[in-house]
Amino acid sequence: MSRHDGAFEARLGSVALDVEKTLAARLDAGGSGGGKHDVPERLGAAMRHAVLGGGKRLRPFLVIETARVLGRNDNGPLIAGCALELLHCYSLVHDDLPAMDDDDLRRGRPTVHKAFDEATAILAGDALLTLAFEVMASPEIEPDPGIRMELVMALGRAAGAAGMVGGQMLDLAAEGRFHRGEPPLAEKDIRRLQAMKTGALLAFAVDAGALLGRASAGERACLREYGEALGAAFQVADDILDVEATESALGKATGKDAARGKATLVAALGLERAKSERDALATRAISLLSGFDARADLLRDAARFTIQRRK
Ligand code: GRG
Repeated sequence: MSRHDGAFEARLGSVALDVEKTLAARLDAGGSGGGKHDVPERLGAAMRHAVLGGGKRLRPFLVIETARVLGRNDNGPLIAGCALELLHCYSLVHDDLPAMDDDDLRRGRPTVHKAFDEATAILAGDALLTLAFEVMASPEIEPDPGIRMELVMALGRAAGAAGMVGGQMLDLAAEGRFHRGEPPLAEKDIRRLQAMKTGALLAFAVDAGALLGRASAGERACLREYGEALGAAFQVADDILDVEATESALGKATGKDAARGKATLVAALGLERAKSERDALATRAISLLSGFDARADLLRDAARFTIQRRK
């Protein structure tokens, strides 16, 4: 299924370097650099800990590559991808908190509340979330203010109560956090939860690239569906990695989903059917790109990578 020329890994690695450099400069300048007051030192250090030195940077990759397929090659999609990565990093910081998933390890390093403290981790997450919107609204992404507005609104929708945050709420509820003896979720409800918690941001990444690349309505609809299928495949792959990967390969604790009674497709379908489902979703994502020529090969590779990844 996979191409073996290493083009995808090379491109993902090069995007990761660009993202790291851009975000480091942004965070060293105290956010977007437009503020009147300095960022308190401990808060800035916690934000840098959360954002720099790790992560696959798949979401920025998807923004940049989708825009590139449509002929856009300037720096705007990179900055938009960085804004999205800031928001993703906030979600990881808050997800790791004791009140949420209570994790000590993330990207192979101590989580922010372990390296600092809980209050600082909450505030660092808040600051990354707000910075994400500040960066996403910046003119260097896109001269047309209408498109910038659309990006900001779509990001809010993907990340908010009917998107990632809502998905996290459903995830905690399914664990029985709010009512003891919660019955297991039906498969369709698990899919909905996952589309919100994980899929919404990945689908947004592709949609942002489509918007920045001035996709036609038809192209945008196909890309949107590709992003949704990719997001679903990504989450099933994540559920499978929680069962099969080692902590050192993954850079975070494993085996936690079953221990906590999380609503996953592995729990609902069993490991083998979950693997078939993961592969079928990636195949579907690739088939949705049939209207695009070889310029979309890296997006096709991204679907393969999503299901073959080891971390
Ligand atoms: C706390 C509001 C709030 C939301 C949390 C991000 C999230 C929602 C939960 C994280 C739990 C989790 C492991 C979800 C599975 C999918 C996911 C987002 C994995 C992490 O993303 P990767 O693999 O991470 O892209 P890197 O480190 O490569 O950026």
